[in-house]
Amino acid sequence: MAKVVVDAMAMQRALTRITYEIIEHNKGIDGLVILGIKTRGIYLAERIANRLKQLENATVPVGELDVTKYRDDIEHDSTENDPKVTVSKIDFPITDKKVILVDDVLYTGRTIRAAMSAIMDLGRPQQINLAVLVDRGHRELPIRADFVGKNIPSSQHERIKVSVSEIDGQDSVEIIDR
Ligand code: 3GP
Ligand code: 5GP
Ligand code: MG
Repeated sequence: MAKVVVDAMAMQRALTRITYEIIEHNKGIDGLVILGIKTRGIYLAERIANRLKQLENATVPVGELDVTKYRDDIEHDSTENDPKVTVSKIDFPITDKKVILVDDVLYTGRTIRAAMSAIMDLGRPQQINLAVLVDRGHRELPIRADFVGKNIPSSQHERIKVSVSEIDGQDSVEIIDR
């Protein structure tokens, strides 16, 4: 059974609000770079960058982060020849930049922990902020988001399905009882 908790319009508004919050928090967009965590985080990152462009009339670089090989919950040997494990695509320096990390769902926090390791291997940012579309709770690490689209307190056996029009044909967040 699926229940839509965020529809296309609500997702648009949430991303617009997050964009305003990013501008306010950073007193503008100087030195900002955006890194989306694959897969859906990348599309959300691009949308935030597009809104920043509309609002501030300046381009903020967007990169793609693949954190698979930094995770603590999979065997590293098993990722070595796995075609699903792609690489990060970040073609700009991040040292001394203000990184906005973007993901679809924040759950245990392990993905973000891995993302921070990946980032530190690439350079030394001045600051890292986290923006997520959904915070579903159940953290296992002391990690929190700076910008949240929607808090969805969930039970551990529920699944949060995030769809983005770029790959799923629609924008929505659904709670699925599995
Ligand atoms: P992704 O878009 O970040 O790659 O709804 C699709 C997304 O949700 C996919 O992520 C999919 O892997 C992820 N997903 C859905 N349910 C779960 C879950 O319970 N645990 C994890 N780790 N990922 C999930
Ligand atoms: P964490 O590492 O915080 O446990 O999980 C965050 C990552 O796992 C996100 O990138 C997200 O894709 C995925 N994830 C974990 N739980 C869910 C969920 O219920 N729904 C969705 N869509 N993604 C989830
Ligand atoms: Mg994700």
